[in-house]
Amino acid sequence: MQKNLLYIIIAVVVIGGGYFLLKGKQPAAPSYNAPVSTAATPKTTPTAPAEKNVVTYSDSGYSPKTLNIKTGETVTFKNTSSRAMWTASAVHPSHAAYPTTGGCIASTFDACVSIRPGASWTFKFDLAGSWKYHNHVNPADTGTIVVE
Ligand SMILES: [Cu+2]
Repeated sequence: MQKNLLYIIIAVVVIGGGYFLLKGKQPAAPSYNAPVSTAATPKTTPTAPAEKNVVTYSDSGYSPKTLNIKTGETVTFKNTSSRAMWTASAVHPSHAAYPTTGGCIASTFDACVSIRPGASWTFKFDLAGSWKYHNHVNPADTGTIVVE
């Protein structure tokens, strides 16, 4: 009788121990969950065409002095100087070198107003050629847009 009880106890220990051994060998669930990024995928903001071609007007004049662009592209003239910038087609004061009509004096390549410091003016070049321009209120400052 005691022998049978001993066998039962041994059987329980062996079966139970085997169960826990097998259970222990099962791949444990990862105790550490890698943080999942909740940040949104950075969106690529399309570059505005107007920002592609930039001429800066500082107190030392237009920079770059010559800018090469493709037909149909726009150029933004940024006034970073301490004075007014009235960008207009050569030749001062007739403003007719860029051969369009309908501007305030002649060509449409003419800001027609003084652009204050910190502001900018954008013009779209639809005609191929080498187009000189100047600051109408300071005609010694000049530059060239080469439209290919
Ligand atoms: Cu002028």
